[in-house]
Amino acid sequence: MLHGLAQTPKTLPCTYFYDATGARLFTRICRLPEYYLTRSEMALLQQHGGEIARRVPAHVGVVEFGSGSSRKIDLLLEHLDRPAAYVPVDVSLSCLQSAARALRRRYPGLLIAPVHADFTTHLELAQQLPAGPKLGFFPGSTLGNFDPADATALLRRFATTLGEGCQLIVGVDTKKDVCRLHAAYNDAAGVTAAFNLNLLRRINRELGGTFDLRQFVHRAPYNRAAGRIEMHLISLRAQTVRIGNAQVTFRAGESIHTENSYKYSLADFTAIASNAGLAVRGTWIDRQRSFSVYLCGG
Ligand code: AVJ
Repeated sequence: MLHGLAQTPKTLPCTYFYDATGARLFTRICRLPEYYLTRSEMALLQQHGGEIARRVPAHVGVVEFGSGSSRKIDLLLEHLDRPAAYVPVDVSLSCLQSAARALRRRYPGLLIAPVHADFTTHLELAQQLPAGPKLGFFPGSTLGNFDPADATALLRRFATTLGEGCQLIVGVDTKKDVCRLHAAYNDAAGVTAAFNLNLLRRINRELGGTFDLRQFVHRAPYNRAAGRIEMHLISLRAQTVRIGNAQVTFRAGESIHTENSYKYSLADFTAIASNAGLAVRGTWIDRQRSFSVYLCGG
């Protein structure tokens, strides 16, 4: 986790946001008035879930990559024709367990086979998935955390994991008015700032760090050239922080780059999918062009 703090510029991996506190803060982010992403995607799935599901064969095995609290899968499951299994994959065990419990109650006949794993690592799903057609589900603009080369490799890997003839539903945030993007990552209530700073709290707690959270501030500018929101933690002064036996020195104003959140035009996404060997077979975008959902196939 910490090798990025020894690099220039300093980085921390965004997967580490999601300890129990981070997962709770992320749930609050999803409900913020400025954070349109979750609401827009849910509305798209609510509106078009039936149409999307009609393009998917019966008895499909569904794998959700980075399932979190599994709040979106309902909008597909209720329309799919006798799905064979639902396999949520996530790094948060607490999220997986409570999601599995709720879904088993709601769909008593459906095989729910959670996998506690980082979806960026190699996944063996043969154990959890019955034979038959496969559908990947990758909502929430999680793909936005990866730069274009990594995003391409990731989609390609998903297709390989799911196998020949699979389909993949991907939800990604769109390029839009910079003020709206900026507000979504710099909310008035400061929840995103708390989510970002929680990384330092986590290092303090789990790795014996001495970060003073008052000496760092949250910044989330839009990098127009790269087409991404960047999350940073900025050191307010020159300071040295201990982490266990190691030491990290900061200049005043120095940043830890904690996350990228890429935004995709239709052309951007189509290019990534095509480089991954996938064709875009369906596109759903709301009227305000806030968010997009794609159905891809091999
Ligand atoms: C979960 C990666 C989609 O990039 O919008 C929210 C995470 N970071 N606010 C995003 C996040 C700051 C989120 N993703």
